[in-house]
Amino acid sequence: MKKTGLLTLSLALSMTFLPNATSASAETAIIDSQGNTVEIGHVLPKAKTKGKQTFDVPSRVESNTTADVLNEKGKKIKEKSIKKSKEQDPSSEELFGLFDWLGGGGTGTGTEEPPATTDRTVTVLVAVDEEYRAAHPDWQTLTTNIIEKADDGFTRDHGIDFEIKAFAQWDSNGNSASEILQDLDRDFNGNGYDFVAGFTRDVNFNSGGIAYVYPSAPNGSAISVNLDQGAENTWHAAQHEFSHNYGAGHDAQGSGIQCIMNYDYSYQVDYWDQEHDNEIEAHKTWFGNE
Ligand SMILES: [Ca+2]
Ligand SMILES: [Ca+2]
Ligand SMILES: [Ca+2]
Ligand SMILES: [Zn+2]
Repeated sequence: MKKTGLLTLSLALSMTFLPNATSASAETAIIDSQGNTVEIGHVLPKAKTKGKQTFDVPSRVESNTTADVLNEKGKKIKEKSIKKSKEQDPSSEELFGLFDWLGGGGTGTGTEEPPATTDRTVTVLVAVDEEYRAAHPDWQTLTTNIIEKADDGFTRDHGIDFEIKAFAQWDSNGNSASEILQDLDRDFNGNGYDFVAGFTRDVNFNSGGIAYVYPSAPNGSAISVNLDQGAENTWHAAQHEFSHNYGAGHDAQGSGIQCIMNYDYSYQVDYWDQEHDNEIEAHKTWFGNE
């Protein structure tokens, strides 16, 4: 009798909660290691095309920084300095401008994009897993180029400069992208960085990228993980996942809306539609300093 009663009750409960469970199934809400209620963004599909595998030229670094290199336990083992790109020097921009004006242009250097003004700096801990490090002995340089390319849209459109302050040797564990994201959260959150960006080649990471989506400024660091899909696809994924950290959701696929938050364009464009531009602008103060 008791068994029947329980069965009836559990059936009634599942009937009651089924509609909710169905509508909420796209996003899963959890509590992260710092007590934030977060949604785990839909898993970004892997790119359909291979894209450029390497960087032909180093990405634009907006400012000089020194990053700590940390072992799996978070202990500092050395430092790496990252130099600001020379093209960012205002005097050389002026020289290029003059050169173009004199009719000597044609190299195409530095003329497409005006120098961006930055009024916000955010800090990043880059966590690179054992599989990624084994595949890329130059993992610090590679992930620097990825982060520094991923932040160019943020700098250009929102005045936000991402600065790498640490490289961590991460031991990734989990049976899915979602579990691996939570593993990174447990391993490296709470160390004072605005963002913790993971890079993985773990075979269980069944996504192009994944991130926590915050409803408000989070306690601790904002967490994301990107799959190694070569230089070009991975920096697009990183920009998409950082946007989730700022609270941005997705545009409807098939809508034709050109935005990095639309899966149809995630690996093709480096800008946002008006709605997501407004959202990032409204949430800009969640991270970093002026
Ligand atoms: Ca950059
Ligand atoms: Ca930067
Ligand atoms: Ca692993
Ligand atoms: Zn997404």
